Amino acid sequence: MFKILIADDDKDMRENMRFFLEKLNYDIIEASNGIDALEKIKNDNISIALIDWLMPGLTGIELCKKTRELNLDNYVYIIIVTGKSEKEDTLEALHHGADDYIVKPFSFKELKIRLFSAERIIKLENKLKEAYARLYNDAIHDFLTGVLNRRSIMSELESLSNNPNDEIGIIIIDIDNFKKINDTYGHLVGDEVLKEISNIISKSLRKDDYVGRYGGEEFLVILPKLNINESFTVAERIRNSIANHNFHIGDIDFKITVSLGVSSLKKFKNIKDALNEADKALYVAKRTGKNKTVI
Ligand code: GH3
Ligand code: MG
Ligand code: MG
Ligand code: MG
Repeated sequence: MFKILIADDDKDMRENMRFFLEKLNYDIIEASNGIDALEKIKNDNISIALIDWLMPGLTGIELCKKTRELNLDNYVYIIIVTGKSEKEDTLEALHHGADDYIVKPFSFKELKIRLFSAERIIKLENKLKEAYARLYNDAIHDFLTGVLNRRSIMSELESLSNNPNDEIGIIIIDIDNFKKINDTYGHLVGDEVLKEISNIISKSLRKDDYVGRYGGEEFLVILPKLNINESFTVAERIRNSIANHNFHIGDIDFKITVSLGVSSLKKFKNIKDALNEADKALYVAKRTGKNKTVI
């Protein structure tokens, strides 16, 4: 249901419009002055605003300008409803951000038709927003596992590193002997293992942590505000959860382990060096027996 704000200082006008619009199944909110109207536009998720020109507090035109300056996530479709009927007035309203203009007195038929046109725009806008959200979601996540893809986890790390006062924990995780899983049970089972391991890692993290697929069977975990020792503890928690997990895919049961390299990013250290350190630590974990976390 579309939510309509009626902003008018004339009480009878508001009540007449409410009476008519509620019959058309709109959800109505009223404001009797410009300041109150602006607050409602900010907070009440308004789809369409029917705004009188001359009102105490803010004029309809000022309200238009201020609404556009807010740059809200939800576009507010503004119709100025006024007795000012000069062509110049219409142009001024459109110039300052109104989408449409109705001259008083008007028929409810006119209002209804202009609202249909508003709905058409809003529905189209919502469709675009949904499509954008879907595409954006696909663009930042790894298709197989659903965790962040390499590009987006790297860009999270970049933006976190802009605050050099916070230490950031970094873990690189590599599945042990993964090639053998593929060779023994096939690639599809290997894919399921990647999904399951992604889930286990995600569940071991806090809300503000990040996990991304860093390579084929490698994951990168970012732990904002954790130092290297705290990050080691998290890495061990991940390692144990995976080692203790019984993988059951199709009718095959097996165990899997991972090796982890831990480092941290802090002042005067760049991302490349921090990742290299974690990578070297991972290499040591692999060389000295696997199923291991190394700092
Ligand atoms: P190590 O313990 O030293 O890490 O040995 P490993 O066998 O895990 O490492 P290696 O680098 O030799 O093999 C990694 C394998 O991961 C090779 C590749 O086929 C497999 N792999 C990479 N991406 C995918 C994927 O998306 N799906 C599947 N099923 N396998 C993948
Ligand atoms: Mg008025
Ligand atoms: Mg590897
Ligand atoms: Mg491996």
